[in-house]
Amino acid sequence: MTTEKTLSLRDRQVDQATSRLSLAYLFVAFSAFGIAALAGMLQAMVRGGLITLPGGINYYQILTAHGVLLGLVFTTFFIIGFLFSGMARTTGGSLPVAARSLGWSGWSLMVAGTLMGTVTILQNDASVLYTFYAPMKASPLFYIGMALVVVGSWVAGWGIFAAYRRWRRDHQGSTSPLFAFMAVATMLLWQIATLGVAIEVLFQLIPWSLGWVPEVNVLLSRTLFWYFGHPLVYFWLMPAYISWYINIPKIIGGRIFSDSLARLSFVLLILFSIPVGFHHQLMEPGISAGWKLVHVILTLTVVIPSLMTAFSLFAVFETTGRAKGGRGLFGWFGKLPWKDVRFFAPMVGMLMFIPAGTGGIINASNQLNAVVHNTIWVTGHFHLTVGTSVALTFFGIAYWLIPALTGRRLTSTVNRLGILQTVFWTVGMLLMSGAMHYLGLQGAPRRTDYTTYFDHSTALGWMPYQQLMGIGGLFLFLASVLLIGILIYLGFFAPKGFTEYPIGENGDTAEVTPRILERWPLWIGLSAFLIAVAYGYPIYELIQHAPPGSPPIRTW
Ligand code: HAS
Repeated sequence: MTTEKTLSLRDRQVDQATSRLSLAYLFVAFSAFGIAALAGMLQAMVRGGLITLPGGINYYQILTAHGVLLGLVFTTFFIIGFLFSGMARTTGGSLPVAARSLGWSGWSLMVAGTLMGTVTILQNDASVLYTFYAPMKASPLFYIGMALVVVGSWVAGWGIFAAYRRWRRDHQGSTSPLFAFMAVATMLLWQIATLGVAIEVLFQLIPWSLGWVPEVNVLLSRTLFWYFGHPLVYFWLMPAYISWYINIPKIIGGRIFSDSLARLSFVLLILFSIPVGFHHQLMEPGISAGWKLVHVILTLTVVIPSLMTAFSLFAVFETTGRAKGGRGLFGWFGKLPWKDVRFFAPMVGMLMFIPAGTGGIINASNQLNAVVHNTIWVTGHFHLTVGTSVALTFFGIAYWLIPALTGRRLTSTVNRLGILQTVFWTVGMLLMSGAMHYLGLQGAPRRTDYTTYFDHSTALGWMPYQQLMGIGGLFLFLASVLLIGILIYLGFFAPKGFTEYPIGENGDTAEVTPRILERWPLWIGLSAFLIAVAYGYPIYELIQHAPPGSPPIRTW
């Protein structure tokens, strides 16, 4: 294929201006990923007792850098970059000028916030971990930086909404493209969810860290954090689901199973992923058992859209495999394109999501939570969910998205290296997360530096597994180096040419999508109602019967 022809094809996918915007987001995402991966490897080796850190760097400092740069920066930048590109791809190839301007404004605010946060962590002024629990106090600049990241992401979200509004205006009476619908749902969830952490940071932590108020209501601050913290995990997951629902069917040569089911699952995620935050606080005193039960019931409800997603994906895989000649009960399985990294990486992510999600259901049960809460089991849980299922899907997306945006080709050598990278990542996660799950059940706490507790026999028994965690961390670091190398090659050096931006289509027999699914005011209203029911009275109580607040504490 000639370069001219490939470029014109490419231009029809996503225009240059949007490509630049998306690439700017992806650039920051993977820069943060690189630093965080190094921090992750160091902390896994330290906790495993395999190395000690040089003087001047403390364990909690690198743990904070790792959590903030991966959990808050890598994910948010990647997600927004991906959503902008997909919006353009599915709404005519370009974004309206207003959407792009909002996109760039959001990017600038988020970069400024990230730099402020990172500098304070590097200065050892903010070793408060990614949950920044009060009463540990960071430098005010850390909180201001995080606030800027959130505000920037709101502005970028308005850009997504602007692109969607233009499409609706130009196509009155039509159902929006599935990608656009899901991008709007994801950013809507984000806008509602971040209100909690914004209130916490603006009205509690910043004034307190500046010394304007002497004390902080600790339980209220944690409650506001988890109001945000649980939907945060769905904000990570929904773009992965977008890719599973929309990109994967095209990559494997199949069709979307059901447009309506996909949309309904996203509506359910908006409704049920926010009023559930108490499942992170089941062991905290100060919140009554009855309200915890309400949140647990809603938590089990939010599992349903994930089960719908699983059902839908199985259907796509089986029907596609059978259409390709797969016979018998499992013959279709072998017909899937296992040698294509665009499928292989997210597919491994999906397979790992089965035990990962099961672990989540274990966490959500009150009695079992008493066993695992604050143990390293929870760290194992989130390394399987976000660190494996979501991360592998994001890597799989990056392998085709970056060359599609830069007008380059995903070559067969890079494809093979990508598969190797996926294998390294998976082995690393299985070792590390497996050891974490096991150690958690033995009672090993999370969020701790290496210690043998004065050579206590129980703690000494943990050591071989902690070493396994360190070895897993080493595999993950190698996979990260390989990933960054591949992405730099795809962005700057791969041969010019065409890489498809895969967007699946509905099957021929697809039913008409019910219009109600696109009635956003209805879903926003219902979401507000559920939030008011689940949080209104408990938060009133937390304020009304607040124990004495806490002065700031610096634990490092
Ligand atoms: Fe979680 C703690 C409960 C899902 C992330 N979770 C965390 C923390 C993080 C996190 C970061 O109830 C730690 C926060 C901290 O620092 O303290 N979690 C759940 C539940 C679910 C769940 C019920 N979590 C996630 C996801 C995350 C994530 C997703 C990130 C992306 N989690 C908890 C609880 C805690 C918690 C408690 C607090 C613990 C404590 O005490 O501190 C559910 O949403 C999971 C539902 C998922 C499924 C799996 C469906 C499977 C699918 C794949 C199908 C595969 C196919 C491939 C089709 C039921 C969709 C097969 C193909 C073939 C061909 C074979």
